[in-house]
Amino acid sequence: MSAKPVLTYFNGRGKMDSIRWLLTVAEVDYDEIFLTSREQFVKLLDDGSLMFQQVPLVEIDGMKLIQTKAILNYIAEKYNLHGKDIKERVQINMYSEGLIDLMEMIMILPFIQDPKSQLENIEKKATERYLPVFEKALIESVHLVGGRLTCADVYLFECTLMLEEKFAGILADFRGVKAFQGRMTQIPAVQRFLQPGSKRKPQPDEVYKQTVELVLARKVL
Ligand SMILES: N[C@@H](CCC(=O)N[C@@H](CS)C(=O)NCC(=O)O)C(=O)O
Repeated sequence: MSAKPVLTYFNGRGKMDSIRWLLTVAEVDYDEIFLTSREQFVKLLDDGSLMFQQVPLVEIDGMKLIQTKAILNYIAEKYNLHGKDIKERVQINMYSEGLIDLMEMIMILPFIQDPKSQLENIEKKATERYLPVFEKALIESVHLVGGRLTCADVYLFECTLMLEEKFAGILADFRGVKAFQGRMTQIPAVQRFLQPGSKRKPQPDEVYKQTVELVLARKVL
């Protein structure tokens, strides 16, 4: 088995992207297998790699891991990005779950019928429900939990980039979050990942959408 984690997913962001970001911040290099055909997916189903017949799949430390949050939590634990005790961890998990909810709303946009009205809904929720929470936390500390970098910071950073792609200037009223984003971009591994030519994926396009539907042999939504 490869010494590096092997990530099996589509050649796009989707549910794998937080995993890529977390590995990046943990400075763990990885290999990727991109699903482009139905046959590849069926082979994974047939050989029993996908416990619930779904990707992301991450091969790491001799295990085949599925379920995004389980994978994220394993990586966060392993690389000391999941708090020092259960009280920190539950805070981290609460922030993380909120961020994952928000990111999933953006993630499914390419697959829904009326993305425009959903975009308005996302912007409203981001500015009224989610960003104020992080603004408040970051007024008191440079990190969300425990005064040091955790996976919640990584998801918040990823989420701010996703939001700005859709709603330029959305952070204007959230100076604490914007300053946090600036600090995160100073991390050398983050800087490298943000450079053209890195393993970072672009925003989903029509090719990505059609590939997902081809591989899964169905409309996603
Ligand atoms: N709860 C799972 C959901 C995974 C999921 O929905 N994966 C999609 C691709 S992004 C999939 O494989 N769908 C195939 C199916 O559900 O049949 C996770 O977070 O990993």
